[in-house]
Amino acid sequence: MTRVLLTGFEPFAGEVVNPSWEAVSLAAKEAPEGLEVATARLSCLFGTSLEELREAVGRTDPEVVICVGQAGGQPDIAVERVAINVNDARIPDNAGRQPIDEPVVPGGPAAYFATLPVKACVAALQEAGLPASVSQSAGTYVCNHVFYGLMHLIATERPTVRGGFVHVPFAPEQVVAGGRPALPVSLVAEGLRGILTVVATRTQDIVAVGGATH
Ligand code: PCA
Repeated sequence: MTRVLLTGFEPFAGEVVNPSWEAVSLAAKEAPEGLEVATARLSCLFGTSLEELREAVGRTDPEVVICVGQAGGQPDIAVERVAINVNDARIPDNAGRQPIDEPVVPGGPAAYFATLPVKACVAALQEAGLPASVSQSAGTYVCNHVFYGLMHLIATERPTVRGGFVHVPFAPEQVVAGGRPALPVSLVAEGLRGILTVVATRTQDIVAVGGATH
């Protein structure tokens, strides 16, 4: 049994759902065989989200942690490659805090790479008929904050844990006015299960095209 912690977020920016939490809950309900999946719902708050993550890691003692967040406007399941040491909020968090150009961890390294086989995950999703890509940046809002905080926690306190972050599109009910891409939560959950299966079965990544020109 591989112990996995999956996290999603509460809604933010006036939305009433966050597909990350909906998909995480669904994926955990029907976890792939051989995996024991625990979940935690994180607040969309700078600081508090990391305390909640630390608590969940301590409580569940996972071997793998995958945090998941909503990326409104993103057309596919984006497996993140890198977390950066910057909080630069374009909009306030759910408590009205809007840090500008502050470090996530003062004195921490500029960035951490995900320790998941990012390209193998993307390839597996695409082979299963799900839209997916490698993302070179998780932004500078609460998701990147959590991703960086996770990788820092792993680097400093839990070196055997593997970790990463996945951004997911809006759910269809969030885009009824049209003009913005969405993906049903059931497909996002299928994608998360696919990622879990890859992560449980391989540590080495594959060599495949997945870069970006900008
Ligand atoms: N998405 C936000 C924070 C919470 C979420 O689900 C982000 O991309 O930073």
